[in-house]
Parts: sequence; C-alpha cells; structure tokens
Amino acid sequence: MSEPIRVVVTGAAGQIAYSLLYIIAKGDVFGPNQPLILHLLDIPVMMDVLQGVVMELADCALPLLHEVIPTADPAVAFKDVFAAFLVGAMPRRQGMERKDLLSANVKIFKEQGEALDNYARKDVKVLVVGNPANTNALVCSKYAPSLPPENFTAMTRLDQNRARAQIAEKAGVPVSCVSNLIIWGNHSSTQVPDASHAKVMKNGTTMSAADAIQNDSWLKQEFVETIQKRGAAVIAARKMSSAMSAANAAADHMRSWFMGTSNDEFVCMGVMSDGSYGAPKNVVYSFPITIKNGKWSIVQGLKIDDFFANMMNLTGQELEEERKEAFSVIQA
Ligand code: NAX
Repeated sequence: MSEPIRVVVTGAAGQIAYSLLYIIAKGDVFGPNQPLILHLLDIPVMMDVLQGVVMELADCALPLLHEVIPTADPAVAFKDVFAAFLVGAMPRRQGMERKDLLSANVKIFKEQGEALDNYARKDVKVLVVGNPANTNALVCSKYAPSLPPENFTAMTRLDQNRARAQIAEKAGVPVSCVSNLIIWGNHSSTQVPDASHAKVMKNGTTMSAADAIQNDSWLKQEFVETIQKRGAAVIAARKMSSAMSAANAAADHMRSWFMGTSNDEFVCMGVMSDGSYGAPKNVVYSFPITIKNGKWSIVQGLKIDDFFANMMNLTGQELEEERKEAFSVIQA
C-alpha cells in the first residue's frame, strides 16, 4: 500500500460534504489501495457540528482512512494537500441579490486561493463546487500564482450526469449505455446542455442521440431546459438543494481527473479557457475534456451548429460579466 495522500474538503459540516466524505474515505475516488488523510475545513461556528461528522467517520471504521483533521484554519486545512474539494460557500439567503452572493463568495475563494498557494502541494488538483463555481475557480487560481492555472477546475459534472440520465430515459436504455454528453460554459441557467455528440448504445448498436430518440425539437428545447432548471426542480421538491447527486458528481469529477478517461469517452469540467470553440479566454468555461496521466485536454474539432453556437456565446458573456463583477468586488 502507498503512502497516504492528504485531501481537503471545505464546507465539511454542510450537506454535500456529508455524502461526499464517505465516498472519498471508502476509496471510491482515489482507488482501493490509496490511504488517505482527510482535512475538514469549515467556519468556527460549525466546529461542534463538524465534530459530529468526525465521530461518524470514525464509526464507519474505514480501512483507508488513516487520519481526520477538522479545522477552521485554512493554513492547517490546505497544508500539503494533494486534492482539494472546495465545497464550502455562503448559501443564498432570502432577499439576497446574485451580486451579494458573488461578492461574499469571491472573498472566500480569494482567501482559499492564497492558502492553497502558500500551503498546498504544487501539483494539487482543485475542484470548485461552491457557487458561482466557475468564477470562484477563476478567482482561486488568480490568487494562487505559484500553482499552474490548469490545477483549478469547476464542477459541471452534475449537469453532465443529469443530461446523461435524461437522454437514457428518453431513449429507453440504461444510463450506462449513454456517454459523451456536453455541458458548455457556466454552471448556471445559461449553461448549454448539448447532446449532438452523445453516443447511445441501443439494440446492440452505437448511434447518435438524435437517431436513438428521433425527436430533434425535444433535444433542442425540453431537454435543454430540463437540465438548465434541474437544480431548481430538486429544490422545489426537496426544499433543499441537490446534495447526494452533487457529492456523487464531485467524486466522479475527481476520479476522472485522477484515473483518466477511457479511449473514446469524454467528461465535462470547467477549466481555464484557451478560446477553444470561440469561448472567451481567461474565464473558467465548461468544455468536453479527455484526461491522461492526470492532465486534461479540451476535445477539439467537434462541429457546433448555429443553435448551440449562439447559446455558447451567451454563457460566455455571462462568465465575462461575472469576472468583471468579481474582480471589482475584490479591488473595491
Ligand atoms: P451547505 O450550506 O449545507 O454547506 C456549506 C458549508 O460551507 C457550511 O457548513 C458552511 O459553514 C461552510 N462554509 C461557509 N463559508 C466557509 C468558508 N469560508 N470556509 C469553509 N467552509 C465554509 O451547502 P451545500 O448544500 O453543501 O452546498 C455547498 C455549495 O455547493 C453551495 O455553494 C451550492 O450552491 C454549491 N452547489 C454547486 C453545485 C455544482 O454543480 N457546482 C451543485 C450543488 C450545489 O448547489
């Protein structure tokens, strides 16, 4: 068995972390032979709750979990970490404008970027889940100048998983028969769920989603809106935001990054844009990604029709606006 790696989860007393910690600690992200030391960061008022989570982790008696370090100090939380799940963020409260939320969270991610810069391993893999995830990841990276920008990613895997599930249901096949869904752009209601390049295995044949579903207008309207509004639909039903599925997606994202993608599979991640597919540069934009030896690359050469190209422009513009707001808050 190898040496333990240190993994930090922020927002560790919150609801996503409650599902995520177990998935990580039992070996479903870094593999069954990789021991772990879990660093759990939350804010000082949550330390009693966090202690309960620490007790429950101990009571799981998980062989890979060598140590758990609960803390409210970013210097302790980010020390020598190999992977960082940045889940913790200020939730949106009633009466709060989107701008207020952005301003509170951008400050958290500036501070955590600085802490990663000072204390984490230089090859740390950072996944930002806390919203606005793409812009938080951008801020975090800018305040960690000693770490390569490609170490910072934002989660759109939940949107991709949601899209996979919807296509599978409509095509009448198990979700394992559907791959290569794309989410372009921002993890927000402007995101672009695109099934044009998806593969569906149906009746023993691999085909496009268009051939499997035979309903083009559904793919461009109802499907797109269902994915864009799925988070709100879960809140309306559960009276709480997605947690189990968000934790599962965070684990999927980090596992793909750590283990790589298989030959003809791609996954979606928010990554620093190089301008591929006409996306603005210098924002964290969700692209289709392949991963080899821990390094991701944007899938190139996919054909984009005008319908999706227009939507991709809009989500890119929203990211540019968020970037402007975020840095004006920080510099104010
Ligand atoms: P909770 O409110 O249950 O938990 C958040 C936790 O973060 C709390 O324990 C809080 O004390 C802690 N926290 C706040 N400020 C902190 C700081 N500076 N350092 C460390 N911890 C801090 O929220 P939860 O449901 O777990 O959601 C967490 C975040 O995920 C939210 O921002 C939410 O919007 C975002 N989501 C992102 C998704 C994505 O696909 N990218 C989907 C799910 C989720 O909505």
